[in-house]
Amino acid sequence: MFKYAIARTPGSNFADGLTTADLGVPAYDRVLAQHSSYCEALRTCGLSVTILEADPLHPDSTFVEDTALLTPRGAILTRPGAATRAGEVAAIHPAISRFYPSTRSIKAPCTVDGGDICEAEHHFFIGLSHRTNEEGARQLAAHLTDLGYTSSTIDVRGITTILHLKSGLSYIGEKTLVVMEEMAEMEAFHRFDQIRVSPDEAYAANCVRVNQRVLAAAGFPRFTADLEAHGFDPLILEMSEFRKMDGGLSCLSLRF
Ligand code: CIR
Repeated sequence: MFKYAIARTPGSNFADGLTTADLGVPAYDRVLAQHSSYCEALRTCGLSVTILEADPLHPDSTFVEDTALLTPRGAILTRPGAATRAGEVAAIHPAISRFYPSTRSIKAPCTVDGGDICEAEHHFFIGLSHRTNEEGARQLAAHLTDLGYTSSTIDVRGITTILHLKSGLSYIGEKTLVVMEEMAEMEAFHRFDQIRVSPDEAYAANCVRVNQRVLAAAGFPRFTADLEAHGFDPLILEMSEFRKMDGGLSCLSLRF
């Protein structure tokens, strides 16, 4: 069960962040409204949500998931792979310290984005991506071993449509993975039940189990129906403005 979440209000320069999506410029009023609904959804799931002030120095800083991995056994500060996001870790550290007085961290030349870390019970899949390098995956794996977890790497560098591992993969409990077509046959995922997301709904593969609910993006009716058919209880959220900046549901919060 999660008790807490940390989120950060998007800044007025949110649209200056990194993106590869060709979906237009996000409208700031809608960004704020969608972010506020997202935080409300976390509260609906029973979480106490700390919402940090906007950080104008870092336009991508609302994507807090990329800055840390928070587990029941300890916190690991990451080292994001994009140069413009490097300062986000120091900026969020004080908020994390309130819950985790001591933290581990990823050190140069390693890079790790939290969006590349998918926890499935006590095992962590670590995505090798254009943000998380091999040294970073190794250093993260060593921290996880120290904390008593297992891990393995999944190379997603060849899947050009996704930014991070979790853009195409989510673990939603009950031994179930939500997985985009390109990853569905990977051997690492054979031991799980799978809900496969079709290519035209691929964005929906980034969803988040939060206690009894699964937060899922609006606009993907087949996936929503599949979730329900498998006995999950979706909570649907409009994500259009975050999608324009390559952001998914999971990246808007740290949950612990
Ligand atoms: C970036 O390119 O870093 C941001 N615009 C989006 C980060 C999304 N993070 C995530 O999916 N974990």
